[in-house]
Amino acid sequence: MHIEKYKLEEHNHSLQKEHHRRFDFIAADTKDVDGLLQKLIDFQVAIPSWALGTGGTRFGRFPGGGEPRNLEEKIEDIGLLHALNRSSGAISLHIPWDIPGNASHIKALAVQHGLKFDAMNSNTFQDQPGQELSYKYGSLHNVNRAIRKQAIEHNIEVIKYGIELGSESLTVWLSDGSCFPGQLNFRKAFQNTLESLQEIYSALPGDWKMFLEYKAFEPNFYSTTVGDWGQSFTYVNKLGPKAYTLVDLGHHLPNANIEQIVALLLMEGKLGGFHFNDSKYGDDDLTVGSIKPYQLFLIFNELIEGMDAKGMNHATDMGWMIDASHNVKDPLEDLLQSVEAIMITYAQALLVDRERLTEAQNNNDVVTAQEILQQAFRTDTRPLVAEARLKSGGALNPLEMYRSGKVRENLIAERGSKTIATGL
Ligand code: PSV
Ligand code: MN
Repeated sequence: MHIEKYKLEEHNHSLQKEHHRRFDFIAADTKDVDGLLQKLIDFQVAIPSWALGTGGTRFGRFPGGGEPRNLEEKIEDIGLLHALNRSSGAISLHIPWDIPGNASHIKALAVQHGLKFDAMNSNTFQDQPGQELSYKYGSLHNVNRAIRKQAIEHNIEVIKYGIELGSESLTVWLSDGSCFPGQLNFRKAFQNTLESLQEIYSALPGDWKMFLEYKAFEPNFYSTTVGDWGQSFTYVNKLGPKAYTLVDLGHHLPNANIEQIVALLLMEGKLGGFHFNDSKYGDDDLTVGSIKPYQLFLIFNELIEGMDAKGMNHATDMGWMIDASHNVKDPLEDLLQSVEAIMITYAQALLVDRERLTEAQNNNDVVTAQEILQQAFRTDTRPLVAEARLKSGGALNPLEMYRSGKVRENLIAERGSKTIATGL
């Protein structure tokens, strides 16, 4: 299945008049519209290979049909998203869910769809068929040296796959932790993890980065060995300049001030990767921006402020990825919604009047500071995002085009209604 160019043009043509009216309205009020549009065009969000099938919980899974049966079809799905929104130009692989059997073929296929390989993800949170030693009591922190070694070797193997594909980063998320008090010696668990990470770090190519993702709880419910940003930050500082913390929005305790966390990590030059999703309770993996859009805006505001302060390039100096998968939506529609929410919010954060904000902060003018942020947040940036998409060859309304183009129906016809994608 691929989107025919003439259909895309027809779609854009039918919406063009209305779009121009809306775009001209906001453009008249926007400073350096062209510069802003270019930033939107450049900004790409990686799609994880495990989000293309219907997610499930331990209570069940309800596949919607036409799910990709292999890595080639996953690349095809992301290619469809990218053709529609031009902002999903990268794929992030989880090993061993998506082993690239023939790397040069997989790489060529990705290039055909305009996709790059973003961070590689290792998996030492599940046991695989035929695996010699179990991760039941953890991987890199395990009291058993042989188990730690097996997990280290897996990570090194993931780096090797990544090198073949042209990826430049490794994300390590560990489920290691404990479920009951007394189960673990925290200090020894930390030391074992650090030593294991050091071995993986020393296998990184010179131009690679390593991201260490933290998570407060789940699947362990008493302690997690990389449980919060402070712990991740301590490890990555000890590891060296190629190691960074990765923030996943769903991995905090309730009400954590995530915007402050990203501000401080950026200040220390240690924020390297970012996983987008949304949640009401914990790591709910819901569509980006569906529950707390203002929080997302405040986070983006700090991301931009902090990146600009360090002279970082928004598009290339951070690993941006969506990390969500759930039960009830068509996964491709959901990803279109998530990318759209990210772009809308990024555009809003770009609109913040930073000079006036600094002035208000220096004068302790709390009211003006709030007004400035909310002015940007309440601006409807959808026409700016749509214009950026139009300029880069995408659809004015990706979701509408997806439905009118009967993409899911076509995928079901091609692949069948009972296919199941690998992943969680
Ligand atoms: C863990 O909850 C996580 O956020 C990590 O990034 C994993 O790689 C991913 O989800 C697996 O679904
Ligand atoms: Mn994540």
